[in-house]
Amino acid sequence: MRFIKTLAVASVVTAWMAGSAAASTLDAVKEKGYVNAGVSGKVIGFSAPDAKGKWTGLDVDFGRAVAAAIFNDPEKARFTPVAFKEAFTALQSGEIDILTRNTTWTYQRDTKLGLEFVGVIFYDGQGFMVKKSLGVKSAKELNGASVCTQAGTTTELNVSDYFVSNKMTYKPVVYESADEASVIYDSGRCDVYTTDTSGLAARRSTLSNPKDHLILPEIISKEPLSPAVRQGDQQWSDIVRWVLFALINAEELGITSQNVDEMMKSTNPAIQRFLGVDANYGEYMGLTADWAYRIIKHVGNYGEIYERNVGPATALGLERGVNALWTKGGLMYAPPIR
Ligand SMILES: N[C@@H](CCC(=O)N[C@@H](CS)C(=O)NCC(=O)O)C(=O)O
Repeated sequence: MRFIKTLAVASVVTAWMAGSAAASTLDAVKEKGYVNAGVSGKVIGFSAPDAKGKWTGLDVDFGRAVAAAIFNDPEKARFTPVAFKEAFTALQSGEIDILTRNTTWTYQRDTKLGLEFVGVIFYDGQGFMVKKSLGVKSAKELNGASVCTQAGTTTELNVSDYFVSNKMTYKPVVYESADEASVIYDSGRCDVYTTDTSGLAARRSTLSNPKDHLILPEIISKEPLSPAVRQGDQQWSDIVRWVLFALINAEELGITSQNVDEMMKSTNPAIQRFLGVDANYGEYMGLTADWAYRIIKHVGNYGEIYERNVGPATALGLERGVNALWTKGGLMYAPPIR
C-alpha cells in the first residue's frame, strides 16, 4: 500500500516535470537560439537604433545581459519594438520572452495583467517639460495648460492626480506613439510635455533646439522601471531577476568588463562565488557556472551600462542620483549571490 502511494506521487511528480519542461521558456529560447526582448525602440538612452542601425540603450543592454548569461553571446538577443498598448499582450502571448521597456512596476500590472516584474533597473519619476519662452518655472504655475501624455502609460493617471490635488485644471492631449510626441509638442499643440524624467531628457535631446526647453523641478510620481516576464515560469523569472542582481552586485564588488579576467584570480570568496570559480551556482537556474562572468565580460556591470547609455557623458546627461549603489547613497541594492 505504502509502495503504491509512493509510485502515485512519483508519477504525479514526473508528469509535472514533463509539463514544466514543455512549458520552459529557457528551453524554448535555447531551441530558437536567441532571446526576444520587447523594447520601446524610440527612447534614446533606453532603446533606440544608433546611426549605424545597431540597437543601443540601457534596456537593450539588459536584453544582451540575459543573452550573455544563456548563450555566452550578447548578440543572441533580438529586439522587437512594442508600443505600450501591445507590450503586455506581446509578453503574455509568448511573442517576446522579456519586456525591457522603460516600464513602471505597478500593482495592477503585476496582479491584474499577470506580469512579473523582476526588480528595479532604473528609479524614475514623472516630470514636466515646457518651452522656456512660456516663462514657467514651476509645475504649480501650470493651471489651465494643455498637457501631452502618451496613451496607456502611468503618465495619464499621475498627471490627473497631480492637477486634482493641486486644485488646477488642464487640457489633456493624448498621443499614441512616441513618434507623434515630438511633432505635437514641437508644433505647439500642447504647452507641456510630461513623462518619466529620463524620457523627458531623451525627448529633449531629439528636439530641434534642446536648449529652448526646461524640465521643471517637480517630480510628481514614483516610476520604478523594471524588466518584466510572464507569470508562471519560475525558472525564467529567476534567470531574468538574477541577471539584474548580478549586474548590480558586480558593481558593488568592483568587477567590470575590463577587470573580470583578473578578478578570476581574486581571493575574495564573494568574488569567487560570483564568478563561479569553485562553485556552480548557475545550475540552480539551468545555467552554467560562469553565468555571471559571461554577463560582466560581455556587457559590463550596472554602473558601466548606466554611464554609457544615460550617464553625464551621454546626450541624456543623467547623474546617478537615486540610481547610485546603496553604498554610495543611492537605492540600488541587490540581494547577495551566495
Ligand atoms: N514608465 C511609464 C511611462 C513610460 C513612457 O511614457 N514611455 C514613453 C516615453 S518615455 C515611451 O516609451 N515612448 C515610446 C513608445 O511608446 O514607443 C509607464 O510605464 O507607463
